[in-house]
Amino acid sequence: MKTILITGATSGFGRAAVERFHGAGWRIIATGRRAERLDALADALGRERIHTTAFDIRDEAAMRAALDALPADFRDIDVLANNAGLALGTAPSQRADLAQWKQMIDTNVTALATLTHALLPTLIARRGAILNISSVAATYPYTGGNVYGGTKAFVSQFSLGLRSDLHGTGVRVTSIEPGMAETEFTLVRTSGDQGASDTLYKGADPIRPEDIAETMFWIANLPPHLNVNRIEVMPVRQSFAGFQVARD
Ligand code: NDP
Ligand code: 8X3
Repeated sequence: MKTILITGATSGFGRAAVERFHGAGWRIIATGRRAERLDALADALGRERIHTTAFDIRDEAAMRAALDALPADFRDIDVLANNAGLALGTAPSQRADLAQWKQMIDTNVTALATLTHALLPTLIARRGAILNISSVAATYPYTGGNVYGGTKAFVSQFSLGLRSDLHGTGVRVTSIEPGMAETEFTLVRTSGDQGASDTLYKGADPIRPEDIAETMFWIANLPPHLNVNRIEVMPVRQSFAGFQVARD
């Protein structure tokens, strides 16, 4: 039986991934800050093959304590799904909130790198896999995307760097780069503006959490000689726009 640790399991892609992998017989470690949601998830899954642990991923001591407290049968982690993350704000850089920038960097970059570093020995021993949830924002800039896009560019490039470093270990690394997906992402980004979230996704037929969970499941179950380096997934109704020009 394989074990996957999924961060950001209280919502969106992470929760859907928990359900997908658990449904296929995997052992799950599910993390996030909202303990009541993790409890509800474990209840819904019958408390079989699931260990939940609530902590703020930016709190390194709490993260290490959670790893140290893993029950014996959850310690042999085969797959690390670095999914926890967020965007905060849509303002251009010159009007952005610095505290929001720091929170995105601490969560999307520093915490992701810290957890990965902590689990590399286990993943190497298990010839395991790392699934990093990046974003199309890593590649395509848009106004108001500034630091969020920067953090996801880090995730994509870090994934490629890891892959290079882990050459010969059998550990696989993938950067998964979704486009517009309807989760709590926009609610979080807009500090709880449900109207803004509904308006963004209305009529766009966006990616669903289950779509990315399925992508994660497919990659994690490929034959061990294959590595998907990066994969970009968009809704059909989303594509690219052109450059902008500021004229006199
Ligand atoms: P959600 O807001 O639905 O889920 C985000 C998850 O991250 C939650 O479970 C949340 O848990 C967790 N999280 C956020 N901050 C912390 C923290 N400090 N400590 C622990 N957990 C944290 O959004 P998505 O499912 O959409 O987002 C998942 C990932 O996908 C993110 O990395 C996001 O950037 C990325 N992404 C999203 C896209 C989209 O359009 N939705 C597209 C491309 C990428 P809790 O609040 O309980 O702590
Ligand atoms: C989320 C996708 O386009 O809102 O990473 O930045 S986008």
